[in-house]
Amino acid sequence: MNETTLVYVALGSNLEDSHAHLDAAIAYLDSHEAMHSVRESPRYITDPMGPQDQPDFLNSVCSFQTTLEAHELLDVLQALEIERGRVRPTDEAAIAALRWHARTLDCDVLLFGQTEIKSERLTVPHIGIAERAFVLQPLCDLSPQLQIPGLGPVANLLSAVDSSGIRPARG
Ligand code: A4P
Ligand code: MG
Repeated sequence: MNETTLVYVALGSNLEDSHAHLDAAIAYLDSHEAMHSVRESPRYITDPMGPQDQPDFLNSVCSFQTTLEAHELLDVLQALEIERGRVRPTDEAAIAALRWHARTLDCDVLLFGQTEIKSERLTVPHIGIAERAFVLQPLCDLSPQLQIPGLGPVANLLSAVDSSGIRPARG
């Protein structure tokens, strides 16, 4: 068998039926031939970071083993976002206008094993990981002992952020 890497991916949605979008993302990852052992954290309803004129988000984190390389994984996740109806503009003005705005599904690579990556398309660990309670809480739920490369234990990062804007999702 090919070597696998344990990866962590943040899921977020604040348009349409967000639980259905996250369910579909998990089902897709579970059925993908290059991924196995998919686990999802509890889900949280979270105040929007960035523009406030948008609905609350539904956030969770999932982990899985994959035989893909990091950029291949990003390709798969971006195709999944599009499949769930995410609008991904290509011109720079539209990209800037939509930044941090409402979306059907956002899949961000948080960690790719213990590898640090800085390329044009990919920064890993994810650039916002240390500031976001809506990422750190579900990450800590999944793997309380996790070490974030360059940043230290996930539990320490979580205790340093304001978690007042996140609430467990029902059901
Ligand atoms: N990219 C670089 N590194 C990564 C990575 N580790 N994972 C590049 C995924 N993508 C990465 O992302 C823009 C580009 O980042 C990609 O083309 C990829 O090559 P995007 O998903 O197209 O755009 P975006 O998500 O709108 O932009 P950005 O700046 O990544 O936004 P974030 O950080 O994803 O934030 N509030 C709450 N409560 N919950 C949320 O989930 N999410 C956002 C979006 C804003 N507010 C939120 C939430
Ligand atoms: Mg994103």
